[in-house]
Amino acid sequence: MLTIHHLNESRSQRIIWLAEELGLPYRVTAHSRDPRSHLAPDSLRRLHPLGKAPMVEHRGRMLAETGAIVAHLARGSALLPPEGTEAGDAVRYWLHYAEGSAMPPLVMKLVLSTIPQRAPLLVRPVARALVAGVHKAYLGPELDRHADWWEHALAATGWFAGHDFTAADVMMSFPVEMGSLRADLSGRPATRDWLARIHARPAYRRALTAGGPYSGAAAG
Ligand SMILES: N[C@@H](CCC(=O)N[C@@H](CS)C(=O)NCC(=O)O)C(=O)O
Repeated sequence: MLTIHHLNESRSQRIIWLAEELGLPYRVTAHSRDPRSHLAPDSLRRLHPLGKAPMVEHRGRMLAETGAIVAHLARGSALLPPEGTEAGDAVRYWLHYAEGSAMPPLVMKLVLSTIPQRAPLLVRPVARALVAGVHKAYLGPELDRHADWWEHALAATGWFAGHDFTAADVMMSFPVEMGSLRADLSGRPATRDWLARIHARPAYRRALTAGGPYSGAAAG
């Protein structure tokens, strides 16, 4: 039995969805974010020094890092074509890209957006101007480039890797959902269509029931 350590409103929603897609028996151990800081509770740090979600316990081992967990769970299934094949290489690219390239600017945007309201009242206008400057000069164009890349990739076949649904689509759900909650997708029809199709999958719906409220499900 697989135990999924799930943090509300987080990347671990993808692992519940993947377990549903693969038909793996699992149980969810829920961990709740601190309502003020939104950080993970100590219960996750007791399982791993970094204390991040997701973490899974499988066959007596504790696994961390979403891409590594996805590769471990999907190995041997149709969602992860064999290493060394063109299809396998394509899926692996997106497994690395999602957390290695797409998420850093999204997290940076989230963190920067909280700076003005945390700043002392007197310097708040300066903080707001600084954040707007970073966004205009770097973050905005960077995020646009990523969103354009998703649109380009999805326009070819409707899926991130190859002609069918794979682990790449599960892995990319979190950055695309986070990105689209903060961007206008009207000029990106392939991305909107993909979001509607993944959100309609029965396994995705079952994962929402198992994982609890998740705002990414409203993206699109
Ligand atoms: N690259 C890591 C990122 C893990 C991560 O940052 N998880 C977030 C949840 S979305 C977390 O645990 N945040 C709470 C905290 O940092 O306290 C992965 O994909 O597993």
